[in-house]
Amino acid sequence: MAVTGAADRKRPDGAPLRRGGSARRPGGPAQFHAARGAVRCRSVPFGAVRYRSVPFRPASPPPPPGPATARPALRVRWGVSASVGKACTLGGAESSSRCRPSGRRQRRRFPPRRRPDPRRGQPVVRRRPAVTVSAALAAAALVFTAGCSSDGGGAGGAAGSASPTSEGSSTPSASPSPAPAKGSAKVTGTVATGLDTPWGLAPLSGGDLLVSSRDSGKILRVDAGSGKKTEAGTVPGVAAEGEGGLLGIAVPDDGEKMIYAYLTTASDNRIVRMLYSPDRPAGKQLGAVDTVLRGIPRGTIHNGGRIAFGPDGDLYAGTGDSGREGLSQDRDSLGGKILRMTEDGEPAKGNPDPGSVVYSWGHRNVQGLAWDAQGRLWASEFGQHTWDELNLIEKGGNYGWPEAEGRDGSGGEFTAPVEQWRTDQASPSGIAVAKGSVWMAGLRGERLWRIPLDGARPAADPQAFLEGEYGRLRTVVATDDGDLWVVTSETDGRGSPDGDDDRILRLEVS
Ligand SMILES: [Ca+2]
Repeated sequence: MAVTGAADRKRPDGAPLRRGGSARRPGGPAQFHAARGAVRCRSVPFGAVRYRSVPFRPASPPPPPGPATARPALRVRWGVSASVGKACTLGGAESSSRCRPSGRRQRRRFPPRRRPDPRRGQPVVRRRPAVTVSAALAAAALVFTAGCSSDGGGAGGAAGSASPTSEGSSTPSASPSPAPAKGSAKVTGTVATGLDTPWGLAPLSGGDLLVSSRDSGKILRVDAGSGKKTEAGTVPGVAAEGEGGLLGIAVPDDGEKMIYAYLTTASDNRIVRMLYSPDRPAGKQLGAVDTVLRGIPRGTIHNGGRIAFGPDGDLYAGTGDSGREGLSQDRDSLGGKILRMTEDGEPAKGNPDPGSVVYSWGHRNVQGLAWDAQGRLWASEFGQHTWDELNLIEKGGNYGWPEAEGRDGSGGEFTAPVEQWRTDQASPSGIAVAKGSVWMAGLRGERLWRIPLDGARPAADPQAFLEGEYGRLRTVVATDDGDLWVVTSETDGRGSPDGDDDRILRLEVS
């Protein structure tokens, strides 16, 4: 594989190295993780293919008593049933426009928020018997029989993107100067080529990158200097189908001992973590899987999948409606949401419902999450037929799906997007914040969008780069020096890969 631009792959000497999930954290680890406890994980045998639980213990000293904490905590990780969504005849919907029956949209009324009802699903109890992979695969077979087709054969298989939004309750620091109306983006090197369905990207200290493969379930480490790829291991239980598989990955700032991953299993989407031991032989560097959160609805489309640690140290996840758009307004479902949880999968302190990991709702399919320098959370979202969205995420916000798409129908009742695009021009997956702008990877749009920010508002119209040059773009992550890595997605079944696809590019931006 050709590896070029070595100088660009190296981080500046002495610069603080940031690590983390598919979306970057502004300000570096010290700022955002000082309050976090170390990830707790017992030593477990490597290679064991079973799901294992770690007893929950508070990650920090108990908060002072108050109205919120006096309330008994509810277990909110529901084992959402793996019932299958409506039949989808138009192909997948990482593209933005595929899985809704034609015809006029019916305006629906949603019932008020319900308390968890045990009849609707089984709460996930943290201490539970180990679930064998074979059992999971068997369960998967049941689900697959009824999923939507996601062959991407429909016109314009657009990919979705989601990005985490910042903690709405955080107090932003003084706003910097607005980003210039016009910027630039120049590809300065190709870090890796020949990747199979790359999805999540997590930089490590020293400049190496971890990248997940959606379809194979593998996590690879890409050497920053040589571009050499080393297989860390295969995440057990991945049931890749359509847009589902091994999706986002994130590495907390605790010494890079643990990799978090969002994956589609036979029965759900879930977030897991595994010990990472790069000194072990290639392919055997991942420890046993510990399930952090399960019960996120799965489908062949709209699986969401982006995870990232926020400036508050909590873990955020963007999910999708799995093709069942009614889930997005159902706050008992984890589908069509942005979730916020502790590193152990418990509801984060200050969530809208203290017993729930749900942070915002009314989303269709969120695959991009990123925080700006003031800690605001931004998220990208696939639209259906008309409008993809970039949203500024506020805690407890309702972003409208399926009642509203883009700014249409958002008036007053829902939070309207900050920007919107026609689905053939974006279909956004990952986002990052760098040099004062949000950068958004377009799948169907096959371009990188720059949205210059002036605080919480756009400073100018979005600007497109790389249009048609590298094909579908899946993931964008900020480097420590404010430039970007961009991951292409030509091997995802909807592209036209050439011999070098898929690639990780290094860009200089302004
Ligand atoms: Ca919306």
